[in-house]
Amino acid sequence: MVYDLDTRLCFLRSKGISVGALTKPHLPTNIRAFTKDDITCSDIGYQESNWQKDRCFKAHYDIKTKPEADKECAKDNGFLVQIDSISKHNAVKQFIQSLPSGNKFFIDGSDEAIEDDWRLSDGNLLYLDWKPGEPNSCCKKYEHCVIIFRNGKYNDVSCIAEISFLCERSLRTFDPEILSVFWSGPLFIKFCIIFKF
Ligand SMILES: [Ca+2]
Repeated sequence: MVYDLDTRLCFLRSKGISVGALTKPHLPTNIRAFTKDDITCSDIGYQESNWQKDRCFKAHYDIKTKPEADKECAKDNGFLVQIDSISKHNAVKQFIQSLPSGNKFFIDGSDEAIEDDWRLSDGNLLYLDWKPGEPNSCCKKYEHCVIIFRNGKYNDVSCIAEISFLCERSLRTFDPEILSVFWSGPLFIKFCIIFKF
């Protein structure tokens, strides 16, 4: 299936497309193909992370609870930004400060299992950089989630507070058995095809 930029329709090609064929310039000039090896963050609506080449960040300015934010990130194979080192922390801080707006965002991390034991959802330790006076487990100790401010400092907050959030994803999240092909034009991206070999 191919996305045609002129008709804005996906259409079937019964043959003539294979992994090798994608690198050959026989596709129509108004169609561009990406494989999982040459796709960039901007091709999928994310921004470069300045962290690792295959890591992408995305700021969501709409406000969600932490569980809702988790689901929103998962919609495109992402997850809330996971900060497990000072270098990652610096990259996230730099990313936030490059944004046109937004002062606080949910990131991954919780001490819901054990109070004051801040863990990422993969079980690793959250790299900590609390704002002075935090974490304060305010309000009957129900602050088990964490947000990051524009200056990189954290605050523990309720998981059902509604706050903007930062998603992260890898460009390598595709199943190695599956080649995803993205057909892109100057103004929009359309996913038309997934080949399974
Ligand atoms: Ca707090």
